[in-house]
Amino acid sequence: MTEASQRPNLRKRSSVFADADYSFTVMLLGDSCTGKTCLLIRFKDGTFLNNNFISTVGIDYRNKLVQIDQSKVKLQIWDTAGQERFRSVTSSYYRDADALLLVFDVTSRQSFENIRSWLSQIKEHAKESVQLTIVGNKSDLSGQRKVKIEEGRQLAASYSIPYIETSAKTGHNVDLAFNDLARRLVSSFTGSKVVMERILLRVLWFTMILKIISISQRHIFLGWVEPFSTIGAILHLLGTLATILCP
Ligand SMILES: Nc1nc2c(ncn2[C@@H]2O[C@H](COP(=O)(O)OP(=O)(O)O)[C@@H](O)[C@H]2O)c(=O)[nH]1
Ligand SMILES: [Mg+2]
Repeated sequence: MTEASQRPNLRKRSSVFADADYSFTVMLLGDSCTGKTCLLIRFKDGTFLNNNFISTVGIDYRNKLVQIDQSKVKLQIWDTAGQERFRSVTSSYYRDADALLLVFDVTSRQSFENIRSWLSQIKEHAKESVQLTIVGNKSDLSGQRKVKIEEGRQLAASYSIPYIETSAKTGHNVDLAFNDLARRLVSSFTGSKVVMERILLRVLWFTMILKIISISQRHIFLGWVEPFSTIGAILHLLGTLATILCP
């Protein structure tokens, strides 16, 4: 395909994401061969990748727009580039994450037992507000199971983290895992926005009261009114700026 014929596609793709009301970064984490790359490809393209080369090197990231109630949410989902094989996932990988899907393979006891050690790395490096889901993947291989669904649920519950079982092969629960994460990200973001708005409103009220005091007292106590009116003006300016920047 020529460069020119690709251009309209690119434009279309970027305008789709320009419409997003929210944008979040999601990272996949967990032992190698648990199906992280396959989960991402299943979610993004609706197909199952049976290719060990791509699986090993990973696929940097993919963007996907999901609809959560009235909002369009852009998820930028990052895959590891196989670093987890050597336990060398860098701290910056965690730091940028708004959410993490922590994946183990239900047919690998070891990958399940390593979840605790991944969680301690997350605790050390990720944002405090990070949203987590523990994912037991390869649920289609029921005959080879080494981890019972109750064990997965119990471990996740002991850390107060949601648990879900998926199959990148059949597609079972894959959309649900990502969409539930998106929903939680939107509601935690909206929650913090409401708190910010309340603080802002209080600052605005406070500055208005200070202004009224300083104007009404100007003719009586000129000496001590001046600092109040300066503080009031600064707070008022900050309040106005904040309203403009965080509408
Ligand atoms: N049966 C089955 N195989 C899977 C599933 N997900 C991934 N695999 C296979 O598991 C292997 C490792 O998958 P990959 O996505 O590369 O794992 P990653 O190293 O965690 O990225 C590949 O051979 C996949 O075909 C699944 O849900 N079911
Ligand atoms: Mg991979």
